[in-house]
Amino acid sequence: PQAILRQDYVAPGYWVDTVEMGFDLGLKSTLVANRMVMRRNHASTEKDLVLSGESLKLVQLRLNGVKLKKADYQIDGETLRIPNAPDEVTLEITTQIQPSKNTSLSGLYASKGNLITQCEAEGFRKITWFPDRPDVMAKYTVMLRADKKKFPVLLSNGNLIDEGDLDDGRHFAKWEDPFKKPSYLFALVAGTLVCQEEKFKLKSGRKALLQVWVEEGNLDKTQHAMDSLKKSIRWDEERFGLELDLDRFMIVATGDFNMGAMENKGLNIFNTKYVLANSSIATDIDYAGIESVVGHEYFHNWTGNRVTCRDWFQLSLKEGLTVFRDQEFSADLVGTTTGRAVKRIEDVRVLRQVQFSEDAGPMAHPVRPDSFVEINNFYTVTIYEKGAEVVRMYYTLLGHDDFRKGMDLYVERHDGQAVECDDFRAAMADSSGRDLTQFERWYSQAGTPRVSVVTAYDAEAQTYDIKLTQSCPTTPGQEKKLPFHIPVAMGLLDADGKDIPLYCDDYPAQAGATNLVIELTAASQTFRFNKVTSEPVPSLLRNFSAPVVLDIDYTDEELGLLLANDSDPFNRWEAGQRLATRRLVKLTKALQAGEELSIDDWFINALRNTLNDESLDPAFRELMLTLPSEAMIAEAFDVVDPQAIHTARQFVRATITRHLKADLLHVYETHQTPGKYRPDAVSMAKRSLKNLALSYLLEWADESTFDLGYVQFKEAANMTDRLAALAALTNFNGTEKQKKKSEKALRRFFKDFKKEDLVIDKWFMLQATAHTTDVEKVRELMQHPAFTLTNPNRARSLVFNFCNANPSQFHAPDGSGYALWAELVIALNKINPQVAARLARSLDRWKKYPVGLQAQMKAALQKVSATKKLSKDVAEVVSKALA
Ligand code: B3K
Ligand code: ZN
Repeated sequence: PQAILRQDYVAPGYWVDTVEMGFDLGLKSTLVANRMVMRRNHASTEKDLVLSGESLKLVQLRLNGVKLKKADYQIDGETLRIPNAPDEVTLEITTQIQPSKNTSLSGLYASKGNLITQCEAEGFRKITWFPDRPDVMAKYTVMLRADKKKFPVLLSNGNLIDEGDLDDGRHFAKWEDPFKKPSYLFALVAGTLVCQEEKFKLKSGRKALLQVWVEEGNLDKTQHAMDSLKKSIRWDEERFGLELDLDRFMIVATGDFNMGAMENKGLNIFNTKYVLANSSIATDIDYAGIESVVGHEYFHNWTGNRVTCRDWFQLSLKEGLTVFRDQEFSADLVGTTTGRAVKRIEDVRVLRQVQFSEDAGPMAHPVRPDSFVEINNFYTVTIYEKGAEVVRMYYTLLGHDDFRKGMDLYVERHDGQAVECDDFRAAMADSSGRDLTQFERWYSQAGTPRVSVVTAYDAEAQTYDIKLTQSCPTTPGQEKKLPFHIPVAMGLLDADGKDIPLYCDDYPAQAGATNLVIELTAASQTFRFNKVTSEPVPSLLRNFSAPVVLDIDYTDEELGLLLANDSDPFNRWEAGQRLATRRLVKLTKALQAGEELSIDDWFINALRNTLNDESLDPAFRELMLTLPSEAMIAEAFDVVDPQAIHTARQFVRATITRHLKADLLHVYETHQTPGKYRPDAVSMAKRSLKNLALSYLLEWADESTFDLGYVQFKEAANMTDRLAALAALTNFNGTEKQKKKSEKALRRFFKDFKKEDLVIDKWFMLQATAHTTDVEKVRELMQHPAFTLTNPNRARSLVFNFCNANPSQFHAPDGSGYALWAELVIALNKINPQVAARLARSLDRWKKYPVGLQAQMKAALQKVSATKKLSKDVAEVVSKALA
């Protein structure tokens, strides 16, 4: 398939001023009438009137009132071209589409008898012929007509301006969106839904109607989403001075959705996973996820909708910025310093585990890519999470106030426009007076930079030199990299672990500060610190101030000092992770060499101190006590041995439990949250530490620990505790009798929640990630009546979790995991190319495995690649993996 290049951008030949759409809605067949008022863009080199369309049946085409003859236009695949069109055009197009046949969940599709749209990135072209590109912004009026019994609710973007009954039991609703928007933000929903609604007073005094629409029977699960929406609206007013611009804001939840949610103007459409919650079906993590996704979609209203992207290469302009905003939103809601650090650590964990891995693989691409085959493959952790890190670096470099000025200027300059990443950078530079020319490389160069550190202390001169050297690995299509502009937040600790005042030659204005942002811009640079009376321990990249790998040789003692004392909580955690990784790598190698395994008491004691440190937030202790994931440990190796890594990690967990059993039990007992379930930060923190303690305790197989888990499972008053206990039981390595009891618990859980799709997803997920679940077991679970590949949530719960989150089983030496993967990618390719392409990425890093596994992975990739009728989506992923 043909790649589309950023450098080939050509402005649209025609603008669209207004769009009037009429829908005659039906599941099997929907008739779409589209009337566009268009005008020539004299600045464009494109002279034809060009529209995109996919899977449409063209019923009628009229230009300025005259029906077009076959000779007046050309349809070539997915492009409709009208040459010699006049400067002013009113185009009327009628198409027929078949929602119930649309299993791709892009365009207009059916879900449990309801009709739903998803238009980003290029789904609008499956509804009507249109210049379906984000730089064409128009005002929409939408008339929906449908059977009143089957589709009592009819929603679209903006304001409801008229509704009423028609003949034959039909009715209509007319919607008008007062703001111009790109087609990817169009939405409609029709069906049987109910809503929770509320009037909400905005800062200006204006009142807005807020609605959360769900399937009947789910109104007891909407309160948290509604609360999250109100908090989001308030937060954007306060933190960024941005007010809701509509009189009505709707959220609709659907169980059939390709991703998390979608920010359609005034009519956000969500995966039920990010809306529905109450204490009996949702975990603390679900509650936090809902809050951040509701926030994310709401924040798009300004960063994405009012100011949008010129083309899809600029996707991170809205996504990176909006992720940064939702991260800050969640952090501000917790408020405390450690609460913020906990959020930061969680975000950095995802970045390192998933984005660093992407950056090191065949799909590596810059935050602003230069080419793509299928844009839907580029909704990646690089665009989103690394993009957010890039925005965070402006924040770190400019500081709170100048960053806000930059945001103000960005919105003021570009409201109503479709712009580029460079425009955001220009706003930040212009508002702060800073030179951000070199900063551009964060957008254009892929790969994770490495910063290595060499220090030198001169006792006589009382100077301390920190030499930083940066490099960036080669990525596909990018051989050589130029130095990045890297903000390194740092401090120096004395022997007691106290921050010392910093006197850096390069930053005279900040003399005496204990926390400094030094800027690495050259390939190598030395920073000199004066008045250093004894050799310090450096704390670098505080709060993870840049998305880089920091290579620094610490002794265990230095790490111990940082772990116990660093004033930057992120680096305290980081020190603990370094200590653990060092040991996990050593143990993995020992296993491979057939050597005896052992762990030093010093490390265990450091963990004991952290676990028992009552002055630390329990959520922070939970993070400190969580070992790096198997995927993280794998990154430390050139050649990955999944089973050895798994065994080494399990060995460390069991050893921790053996030594800290009494401490863990004490923590377990003292961090209970009796009474009514509350998803507030304090209770959530307690539950997370308590359940971590439980999972450790069940690493020690005896009667008492098993019973602890079993009792918690049976008596749990909320899903967080119930699921944590069930997970621990499922992984418990006990007697036959105990295994039977665990299986019974799993069956019980299914029975109790069989009507709750989101809980059944958890049931599959738990089993998919269990240590003992092998390929055969996954195949067996796929036969379960509740399993289906056509629902993305269900497919993800079992299949994706097994392929991505159970490495020691997925990478079975006989290659059976890869064979299963190939079958499923091929099956999904027919149903839903976007979801198939996501699964296809599970083999991205195949070159990192031993040759025996490599050969089998390659064969599986080739099998997929040779499949007939492969979608662009899957073809791009596998061809890049094989390149
Ligand atoms: N903008 C959407 C993602 C659309 C994905 C299209 N394949 C959700 C979000 O980032 O908020
Ligand atoms: Zn987004």
